Amino acid sequence: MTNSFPEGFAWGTATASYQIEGAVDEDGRGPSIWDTFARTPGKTANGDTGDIACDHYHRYAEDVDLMASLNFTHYRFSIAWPRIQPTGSGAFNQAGFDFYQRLIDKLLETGVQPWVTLYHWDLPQPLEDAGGWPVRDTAERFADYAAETYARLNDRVQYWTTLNEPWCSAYLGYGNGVHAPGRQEPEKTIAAVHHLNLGHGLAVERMRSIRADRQLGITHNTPIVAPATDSPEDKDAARRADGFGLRMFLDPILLGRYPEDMLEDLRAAQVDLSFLKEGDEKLIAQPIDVLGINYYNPSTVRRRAEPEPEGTVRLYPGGGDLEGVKRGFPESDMGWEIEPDALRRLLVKIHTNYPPIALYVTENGMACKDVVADDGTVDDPDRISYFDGHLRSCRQAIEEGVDLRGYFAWTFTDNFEWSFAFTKRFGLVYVDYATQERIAKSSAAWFAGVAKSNALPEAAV
Ligand code: PNW
Repeated sequence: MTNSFPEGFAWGTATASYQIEGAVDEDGRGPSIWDTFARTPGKTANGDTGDIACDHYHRYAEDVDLMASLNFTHYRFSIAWPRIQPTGSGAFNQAGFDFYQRLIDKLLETGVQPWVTLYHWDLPQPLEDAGGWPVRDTAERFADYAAETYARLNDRVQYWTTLNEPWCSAYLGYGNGVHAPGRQEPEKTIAAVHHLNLGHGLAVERMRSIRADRQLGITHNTPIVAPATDSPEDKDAARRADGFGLRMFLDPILLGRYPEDMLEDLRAAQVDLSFLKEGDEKLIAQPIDVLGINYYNPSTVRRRAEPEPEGTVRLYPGGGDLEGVKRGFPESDMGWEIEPDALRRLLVKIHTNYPPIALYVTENGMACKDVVADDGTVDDPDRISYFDGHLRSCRQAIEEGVDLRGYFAWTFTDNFEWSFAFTKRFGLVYVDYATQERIAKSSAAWFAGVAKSNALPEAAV
């Protein structure tokens, strides 16, 4: 097997607005659910917020120069809705558009293709106050914001994804509450899933009518689930975890209908499904051009026979008996298991089970305990071997027929890792938060070589 990737393969890094930008009160930006959540005591590590983060809002030009010097061809970033539309509805904020225009200009000048994510979790706070994703109006508001942003920026941006990881928005935001807005109402999560799917569909419909020839799609963190044992109970647990995580999102978008087994389970669990309206599935199933997959770790589940431990907060409605187990693989600093071959299996599974679609790995990466050595360098061999293993897995998937067009490393610089704040480092570039100094890690140099040659080194790392 060759170590080369197909010609034109996209090599990028990915980021998200709230994780890097800072400048939360500048140029008319409104508050988002992540400002509120991070400022609530006890929600983030050390009580830290994204108020400053990597100060990318002011340092974007030098960040892009560094990115270009590492041979990346593409850059996936998200637009902060509350910069564009400070209250989530009504008036748009010109200064918000101006920032992203400057960023896009800088990228194009340095030869890096911009890839926009319209929503990476920073919902304008007033929309949450009106009910958030569990209410239908949020989907309509998202489509308005998406259409206006696309109308203003489509001239220079070819790649557009609506939502990043709606699984996280729905289940971590409204189920176990570890992400903003921090609500613990698992019975509302399916309404959130549906309105996220609907918001995606409404947005794509509007965007397509403004200009049809751009690459439009969505990014999902679909799990690749295996049962802990061959018992019927564990196999059924795996079916349900796959249903909540993968099929509740990919089926309506790519097949035009929700999975019947899941709807049956939900009705049996007394979940009110009255938010599903006639015609919604059709709206959600707008044709798309690209599907982004974010992958970090494999998922193994069992059905817990004994009752849940006291005080457990559920992720899924009726899912109190689903339990993740570990298989004994090495783990990252997040405690996430590392199994590169699971990425190949996930890509092949999507390729096999759904109609043809161009796939991109829109995130993949590893948190490590990085330290600056006395000579000022940061050596991260574990991260290099993580990337090497997962990229070999991508090569193998392409060999097996998967239409994989690109790969984005998560992430460019260390940044605000949500509830873990600044305690976890995922970057190719180290950030000293006291000085905002950037130090390219050894993985950045390794990646620059891969991107330049469009190939992996002969021998696995
Ligand atoms: C993704 N989980 O988040 C996001 O798209 C990034 O913003 C984030 O920094 C990155 O992965 C690393 O965490 C996730 O609990 C957060 O399963 C949590 C989970 C999955 C993805």
